[in-house]
Amino acid sequence: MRTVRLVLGDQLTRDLSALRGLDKTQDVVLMAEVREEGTHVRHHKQKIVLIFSAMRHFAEALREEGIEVDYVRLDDPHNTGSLTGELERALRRHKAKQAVMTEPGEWRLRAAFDAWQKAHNGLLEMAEDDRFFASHARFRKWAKGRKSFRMEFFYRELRRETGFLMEGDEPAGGKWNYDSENRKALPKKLALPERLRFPPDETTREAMALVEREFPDHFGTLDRFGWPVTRQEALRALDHFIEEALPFFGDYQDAMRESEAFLFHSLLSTSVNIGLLSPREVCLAAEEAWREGQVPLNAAEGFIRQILGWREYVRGIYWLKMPDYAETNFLDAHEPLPDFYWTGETKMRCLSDVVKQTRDHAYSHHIQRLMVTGNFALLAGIDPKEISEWYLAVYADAFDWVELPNTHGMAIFADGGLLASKPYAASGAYINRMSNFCEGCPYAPKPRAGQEPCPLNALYWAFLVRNRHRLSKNPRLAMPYRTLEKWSPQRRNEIMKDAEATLSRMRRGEL
Ligand code: FAD
Ligand code: DLZ
Repeated sequence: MRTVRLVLGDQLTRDLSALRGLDKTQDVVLMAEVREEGTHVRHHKQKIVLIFSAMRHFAEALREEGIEVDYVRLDDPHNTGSLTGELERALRRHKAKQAVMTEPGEWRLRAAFDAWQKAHNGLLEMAEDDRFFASHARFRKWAKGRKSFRMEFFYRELRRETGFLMEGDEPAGGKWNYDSENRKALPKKLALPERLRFPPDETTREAMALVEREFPDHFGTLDRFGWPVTRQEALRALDHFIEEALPFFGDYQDAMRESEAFLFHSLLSTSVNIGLLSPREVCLAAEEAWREGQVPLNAAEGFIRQILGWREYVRGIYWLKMPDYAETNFLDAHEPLPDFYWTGETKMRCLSDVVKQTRDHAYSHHIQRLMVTGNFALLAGIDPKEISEWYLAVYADAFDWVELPNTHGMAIFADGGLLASKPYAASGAYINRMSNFCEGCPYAPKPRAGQEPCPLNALYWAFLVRNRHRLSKNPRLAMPYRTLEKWSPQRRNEIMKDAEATLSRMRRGEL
């Protein structure tokens, strides 16, 4: 019987569960560019180009194998604008009585297809997305009965199960985690590697023109688009990373430098998230480089921990806790997102630089997301829904299942500590230690005569005071709360006033 096999924009993997058992003589693969997916949040222009170009290339590769592909373009006059609408239309067009898809990665789409499925009497088979190391059932089994869910313990189980960086039953080198060796500040003279960027080919250029025409007021620029859009390009990007950047990845994972978006990071999240690379092959490549003596253990372990540990773990948390997780607001934060998250127009050098990199590349690395834009949102009490929507919109690698736990759990502590053992709150001293942003900034991280103090300082202490009833019992915050106890009420009042003045300036766009 003829089957319509729906492939979504982040499912561009030849071995996808929805493509298994495909009968070239009967079946048709459906792929659809739809307005709803580009606009439910106003995605960065580069993200839409990436998805459309990679979808078009993938469709072409399937056709070259002799597979029939029904590809609906965004500007098709009959396009319904939604994925369920396109599935319905395709079933009629192909006179098919059954459809197969791999489960969507986002709750929103999963709910839409479940509702569609109900209304159509089980016409659609939903196959598991087995491109992850841990299935939903595997994560639920691990989580069952636990009071807290720490990534580290889940990661160790997956290390044992997969055998990555294991020597018998023991972790390679005797330690599970080399995090403490991942926090070096970047030496001023250390040269950064050239990063492999892929100049847009004709397909990408067509997608760029379409996006400029159809999504003109979306955030971001296209001039520096350089993401891999095919599996071949993604494989080249992986090789290049392993050779040029992985050796230093461990040491400088937490470092930041002004005007440098990439440092030693892999830039592989877009390729892994949309299916051009598998997480397993990426981890295997890092392990092999270590076994061959090309990279130190803290680099290979640090990198594999991000993929095998964090990536799997946040997906597990997402599917365990949705839909309620999206509603969490433990710190009762309600401040609207300041405009400078879109314009970059703030005197705070760190924020301005990271927002501008985000605009130009649809990318900033993890510590910038966590400790610059995330830390400010945490300290200023930005509404979780507003900041989460921002993260989902502005990064080329952003998908709800990975963005939401990182934002609500790691960056702004909206989940009250389900994911992180303490809020990642930091004053200007942290930014100064880990970057050179403060050098050209009009605000001083250490108070100096004639210079305005860094706004993060007052915001940091006011955050602790404001949330004392929620956070002061957290053992990992014992030290700053002890410091606060030593302050006179007058000093505390002054800090609260400074923080309120800072927030007022932020609301007026004067920060
Ligand atoms: P590298 O630093 O080279 O890391 C290697 C790989 O590990 C990444 O490609 C990614 O697949 C994985 N990884 C690393 N950290 C994480 C993490 N915390 N969670 C899940 N996977 C991780 N990542 C996304 O893929 N999509 C998102 O929407 C996203 N939103 C984020 C929002 C916030 C507030 C924060 C703090 C982090 C977010 N991350 C997200 C995680 C991380 O910042 C990105 O994966 C990383 O910056 C991508 O760049 P890279 O490929 O150069 O990563
Ligand atoms: C992000 C995105 C965009 C912009 N456009 C499409 C699209 O037109 N067609 C499609 O199949 N997928 C698109 N995607 C990805 C989905 O919005 C969604 O994020 C993933 O499929 C995860 O569920």
